[in-house]
Amino acid sequence: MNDDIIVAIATARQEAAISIIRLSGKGVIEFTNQIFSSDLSNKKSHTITYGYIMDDEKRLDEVLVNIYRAPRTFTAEDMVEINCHGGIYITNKILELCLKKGARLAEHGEFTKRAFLNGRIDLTQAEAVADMVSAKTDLSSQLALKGIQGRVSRMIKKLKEELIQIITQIEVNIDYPEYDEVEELTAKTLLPLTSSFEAKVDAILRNAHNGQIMREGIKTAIVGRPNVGKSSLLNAMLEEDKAIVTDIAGTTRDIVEGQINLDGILLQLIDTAGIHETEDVVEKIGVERSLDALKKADLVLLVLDGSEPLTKEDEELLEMTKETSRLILINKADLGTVIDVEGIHISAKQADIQALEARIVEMFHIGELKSEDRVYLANIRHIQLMEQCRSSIHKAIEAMKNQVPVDLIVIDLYDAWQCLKDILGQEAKADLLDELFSRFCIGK
Ligand SMILES: Nc1nc2c(ncn2[C@@H]2O[C@H](COP(=O)(O)OP(=O)(O)OP(=O)(O)O)[C@@H](O)[C@H]2O)c(=O)[nH]1
Ligand SMILES: [Mg+2]
Repeated sequence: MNDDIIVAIATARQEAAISIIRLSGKGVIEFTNQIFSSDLSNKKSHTITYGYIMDDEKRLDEVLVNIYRAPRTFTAEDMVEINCHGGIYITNKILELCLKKGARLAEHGEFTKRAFLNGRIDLTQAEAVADMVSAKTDLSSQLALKGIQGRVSRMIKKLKEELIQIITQIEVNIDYPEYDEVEELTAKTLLPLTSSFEAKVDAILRNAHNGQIMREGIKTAIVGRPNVGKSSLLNAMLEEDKAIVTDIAGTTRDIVEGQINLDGILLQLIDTAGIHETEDVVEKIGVERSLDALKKADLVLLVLDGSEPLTKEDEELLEMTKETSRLILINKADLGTVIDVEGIHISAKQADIQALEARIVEMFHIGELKSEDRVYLANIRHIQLMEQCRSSIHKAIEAMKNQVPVDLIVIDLYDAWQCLKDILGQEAKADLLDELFSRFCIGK
């Protein structure tokens, strides 16, 4: 099915020292012979050959060609990588030549998709490849690497095995009903086994929050009434004058965003318009956006101006954010503090915010996340399937407690088992694969 030859530029489309043109498919080494000055037929796998890319008699570029023979390659097919000079023109020219000779332009993620379809990696590993490409911090890249190495798969496969053992116990009793100890089996064996299985799934889901933080960072909304120093705080954290700061209340009218790498975790900062009652149409929309950002945030930084008495708006915001994961910041500490609210004292203007950053590191256990060698579920697709798995298991447990016949209980257990298979992409449907791989880069 997938043995046509695909080609793509694997490096960025910009001037650089080197560009890599990647090819994969059955017969790709012989294919490359048509456009290469040196004969690759007898070259060993995983070797590099020097020569010229030839358009018939014409030399196009001086290159190094890597060849990889199946099956120990990225796609599990024969592969070639042409390392040419990193000019945009020459790179495109070589790509065009490959197309002219009959290769097909690869789709997004098609190399990785082939690795998956050829059974070299499972879906969690393929997804981890995309995560590695988009990783922006140490922790997100470490998490992606674990995924690529198959540690998420192993975790899921272990669960799958455990579940199939429970299912087998039931199937045996359905097939050989002469044992006739079904009630006892449920109470003595199935219920404890399934409950302990549920506990494991629960623990994985509880920890998934950490995984998401490592993968995607912490959505952090800076909120407060006008003029308390929200934009000053954003700028101090970014170490850049990104947002406009003035002493006029209502300076920020729209969301301003920035990212910092806090000890290996990405903080996605959102500076918002000061929240207050207003008749100004533009400001009103800004305030709505602020409230929206507040709702979506993993962390709310509520800024108060410590140099002035609390206003009604401050009180309302304190109340409104009570249930959220928030830190109260008493800003303008350099002017002295007149309010009596528990919080972290900072001066955004003087970039005196170390106490805040230390508190965030502590709050999200960033130090621990960095030091431990655990696998976390971080991908939303995996988490949703794991949640479905948990709910099926839960149904099975309830049914066991209610002495429902085991041949009915087993249906829920199979549903749970299917969820685990879906995480790994076993029997994945074509449209799901198309959707997933379309998010990859071309050439990956
Ligand atoms: N002394 C002192 N002034 C500060 C501090 N932080 C902010 N300011 C001043 O407070 C004023 C308002 O600062 P902004 O950062 O624009 O406040 P904001 O909360 O973003 O205001 P809006 O966008 O209007 O809601 C500016 O004049 C800042 O220089 C601080 O820590 N100390
Ligand atoms: Mg502002």
